[in-house]
Amino acid sequence: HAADAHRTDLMTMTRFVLNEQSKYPESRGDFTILLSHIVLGCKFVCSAVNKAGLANIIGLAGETNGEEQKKLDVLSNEVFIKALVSSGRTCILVSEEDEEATFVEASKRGRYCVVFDPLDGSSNIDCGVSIGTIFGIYMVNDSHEPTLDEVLQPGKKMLAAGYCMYGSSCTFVLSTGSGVHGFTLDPSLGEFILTHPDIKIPKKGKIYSVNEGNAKNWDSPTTKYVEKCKFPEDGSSPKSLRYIGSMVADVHRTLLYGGVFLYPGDKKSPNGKLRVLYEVFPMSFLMEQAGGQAFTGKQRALDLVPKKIHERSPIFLGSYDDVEEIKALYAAEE
Ligand code: AHM
Ligand code: MG
Repeated sequence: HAADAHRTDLMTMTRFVLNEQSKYPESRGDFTILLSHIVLGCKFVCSAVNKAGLANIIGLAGETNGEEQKKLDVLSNEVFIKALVSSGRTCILVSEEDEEATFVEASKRGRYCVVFDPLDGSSNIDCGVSIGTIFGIYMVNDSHEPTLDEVLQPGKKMLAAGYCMYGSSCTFVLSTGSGVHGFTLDPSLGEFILTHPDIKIPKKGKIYSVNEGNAKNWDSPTTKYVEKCKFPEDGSSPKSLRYIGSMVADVHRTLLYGGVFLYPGDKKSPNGKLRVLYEVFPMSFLMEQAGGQAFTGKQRALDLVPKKIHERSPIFLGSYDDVEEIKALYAAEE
């Protein structure tokens, strides 16, 4: 019976990625091993986030009584760094929590570079609103000593990108360059199960997502676009505004329901707020893989070449047609 098959033939993330990788005869399973270490980090963070409200009473994992509680973002970073180094598959790690990149010692070195924000949306931790982990993966040319240039690469060079959202359920969204696939953690199994195969973003959406408190300092294309969302001149209905202030949650909703997420540059912060390597690139990669677009106000986001690991960029991403409208407004300014 089909219904039985549904319940007994579980497509776990490991199984899914092994299937995908088997298309490449040269694949040695390294990517699957790397991913399983990222997943371990996410499961740890998920469990810690679920206990966050109780942290002062029961303590978080890894803490002994009496020791001062580590902040959840610091703790998450340590878990990811240790898991990634011990995977034996990484060589350079860039985390939003660390000023400097981590170069993995030669004996544990592998061919992947991982750029990540271990716990994004930190202003939402203490009130129990969804937060997430974002990551992107590059591969180095293993013929020489690794340098920072290996990660100062345009986003289109990423091999894979994804995020894990710690929300009403724990959701892992991944692309290895052939579509976008969503997995949900089954807490009773401790496994991520494929629940959202081949996610495609609606071609046009009814939602815009932006911190409108910055409107005073916006540039004119951003101002014009948001005005059009509220007072459309073509007879269509106004768009709805949704803004959580957690990039993972705002982008996840955008991916599933359509619309746009924007964090523009403004007079005070010409490059906006979001970081190129581990926020803008992974989300732009996923958007394009899902049929949407990602634009910086000047160019396709994935074409940007970062000069510094913590560089920021304005970003407009989401449904194809909606981003097209924003691009037209920028083009009209020139
Ligand atoms: P963080 O790294 O300090 O958590 O900041 C990143 C977050 C994103 O998740 C979110 O999209 C953005 O900051 C919201 O910023 P703002 O509060 O300025 O609207
Ligand atoms: Mg962040």
